[in-house]
Amino acid sequence: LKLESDMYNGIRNGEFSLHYQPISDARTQQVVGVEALMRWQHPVHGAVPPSVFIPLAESGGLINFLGEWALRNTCMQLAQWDNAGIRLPYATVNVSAHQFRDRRFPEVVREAIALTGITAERIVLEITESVLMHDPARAKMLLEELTAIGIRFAVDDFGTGYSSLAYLQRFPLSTLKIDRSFIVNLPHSVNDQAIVAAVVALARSLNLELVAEGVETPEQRQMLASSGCHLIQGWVVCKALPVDQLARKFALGE
Ligand code: G
Ligand code: G
Ligand code: MN
Ligand code: NA
Repeated sequence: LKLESDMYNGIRNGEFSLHYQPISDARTQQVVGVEALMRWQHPVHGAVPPSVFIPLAESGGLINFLGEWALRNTCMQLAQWDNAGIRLPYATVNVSAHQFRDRRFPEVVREAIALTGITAERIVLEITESVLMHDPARAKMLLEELTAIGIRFAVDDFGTGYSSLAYLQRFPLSTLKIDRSFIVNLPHSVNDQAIVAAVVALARSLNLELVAEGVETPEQRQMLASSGCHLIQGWVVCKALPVDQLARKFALGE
């Protein structure tokens, strides 16, 4: 496929960038963190969505390189915000199945932290349930190794995969991110209200931070806040934005 070879060149030519989407307090709407989301501006095809190029990168072996680039850039961005007097507590970075399986992965994370001088607590790595459950024993060791230096872990798309309560409590996790499929039909769906209430109770009992993804309306935001889901992410706050637009929108640094 042409796109795949274009990706190699695109990385070198600066066609890739990271956008950041705020994670906010559901009540006060204060920004507590951001999720880094990769973007590719192709010189001919224009914006290629990550749903297209991430799978290509996974199958073509480029994902480790791309993932390392995303992690380093996010760490650098946090350091840059620090230097500009902008206080952003943490950033989350998505980790794909291939990256997580790569033997060099822990070293890649340590290097990104060391290179930029930020504290490891400010990086939250997002992994899916299926990545955790693929080889739970190995996943547990890896999470423990990186948790020991301060890195935190979030379960992305929570509720769409299979993970038992027994396993969840064995992993050192900091955050659950409720998949947006459980949010989209709020506030009307009684079923989804029940699911959200159950996940809130689960997160409480496991002492995990909880983020609702794909929150699009003020009604959803209010329902989540009153259900005890304290953090939200989604278009009701804003979509993922390039750094300069994010700074303007939130008047960061003023
Ligand atoms: O904005 P959205 O279209 O950004 O992202 C679509 C999908 O691409 C999501 O599932 C998201 O997790 C994934 N994605 C975005 N950026 C990255 C990244 O840096 N690494 C990985 N592995 N996945 C990413
Ligand atoms: O798989 P992951 O959760 O990392 O993917 C995040 C994806 O969700 C990105 O593609 C991002 O652009 C998208 N997204 C963020 N906020 C919203 C929202 O409010 N509604 C919808 N439909 N998608 C969203
Ligand atoms: Mn994510
Ligand atoms: Na998700």
